Amino acid sequence: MTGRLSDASLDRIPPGVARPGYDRAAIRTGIVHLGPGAFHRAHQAAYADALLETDPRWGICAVSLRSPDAADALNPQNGLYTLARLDAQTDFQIIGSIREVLVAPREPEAVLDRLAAPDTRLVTLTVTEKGYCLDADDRLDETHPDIVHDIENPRRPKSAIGHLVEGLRRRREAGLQPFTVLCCDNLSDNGIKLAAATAALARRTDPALADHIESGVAFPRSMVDSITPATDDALRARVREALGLEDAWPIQREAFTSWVIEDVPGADLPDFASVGATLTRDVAGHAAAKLRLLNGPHSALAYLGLAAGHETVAEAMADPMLAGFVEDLMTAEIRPSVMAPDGLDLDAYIAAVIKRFRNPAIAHQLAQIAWDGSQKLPIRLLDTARDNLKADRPVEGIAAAVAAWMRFIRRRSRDGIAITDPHAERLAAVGRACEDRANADVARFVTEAGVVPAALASDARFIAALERGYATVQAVEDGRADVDSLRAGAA
Ligand code: CS2
Repeated sequence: MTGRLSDASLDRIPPGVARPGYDRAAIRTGIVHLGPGAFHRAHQAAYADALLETDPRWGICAVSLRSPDAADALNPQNGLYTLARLDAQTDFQIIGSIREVLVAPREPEAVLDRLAAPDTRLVTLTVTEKGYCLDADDRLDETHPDIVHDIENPRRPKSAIGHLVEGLRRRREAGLQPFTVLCCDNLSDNGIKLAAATAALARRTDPALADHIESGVAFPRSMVDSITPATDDALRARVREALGLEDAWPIQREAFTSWVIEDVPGADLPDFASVGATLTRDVAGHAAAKLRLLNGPHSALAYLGLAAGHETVAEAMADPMLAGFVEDLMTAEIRPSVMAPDGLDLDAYIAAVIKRFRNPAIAHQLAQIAWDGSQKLPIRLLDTARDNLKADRPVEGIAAAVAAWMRFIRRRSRDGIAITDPHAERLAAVGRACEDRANADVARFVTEAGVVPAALASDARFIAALERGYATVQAVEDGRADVDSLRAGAA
């Protein structure tokens, strides 16, 4: 091994590996990003890297709100990392858009200084659904421990939203224009929800600032898409081989990427459209299509695939019964609930998603997609069930997927395996109290897990479908039935 990836070793990288064509010393930090996980580095940071070839203003200061891991991995590499695109072809690219990674608990003032800096014009976020501290009605949860803290200590925020409020306050106090805020997480109407939550938090301590946020800060909505599995040792070894250098935290994703950003007046946005993003007024249509026709089936595959003993998305899709169930779910149950945005052919979209799921080069762990189900299921599957029931359309497949989530929680809590979810404690208690009897267990999840909304909890059709799905998934787990029986149920 001859050293580590850094500015100093860039010229030793083999010619087949793309690298920044711009002078990294000449770029400025125009973007602060909250939550520098794998998806940010696979997606927004790659768009910014392409933009820096023509516009030096859009370097990124990445801010971790909790863990020092990204900072400890990237700062010794001057922010550089390898992006591996794994598809029909594999290619590697060195991404140079991240200039520094700050760790908020370690250097709070440096983070707030960056948010208040004149060069900073855009704040992007990937803090996952749970990072917004929203309640079941998608409003700010003022009982969330971080929000309680930020109301009491607004100058020393802990939450992502608290950092937005304090950053905007400092800018206003200094007579600076506010930054634009761009949520890049899988939430429907993400910018609208984030704007409301940010103003709500500000109003608790500074009503004039809240008015300023409501009237003068742009929160465009956006839809983001690129399948990005967690980094694993196999990737580290491939990158070491390709670079001849050590990269402490390379990133892998599929070749496909999409970024649809709402075109709102007054938003101070980099020209991401010049590097492949789409600027449109109808971002909601694109977001609904993606959340319902990609993320919904993804979650269904995760819980049903795990029940059937599979480990990755591609492996689950290689199971003809599971693939058949997912295709039926997408075409028969979910597609009718989606209003196709301008120019989007939903049949072609579905076919493309299924091809992407089958990508043999991507080992996307079902257990990773299974994280945070309490946050994901309402947006990805339960909203669709609500719409289908109102329109007297079927919900059998959706119910089977939600039932598979219940069985996932039941199995993990029964076997003492940790559940990754902001409500893990409550869910584990429900799972432990289950008796492996469909009607009793479904009733317990519906009344105690805090995930199924009241309208669905009181709908006898949905409850009956959940009970059928729960019993069938249990039979699949025990080998007494195969996944096709779910499709039989869906028939
Ligand atoms: C996945 C998403 O982990 C998950 O929940 O469904 O991360 C999915 O890979 C991305 O939204 C694809 O754009």
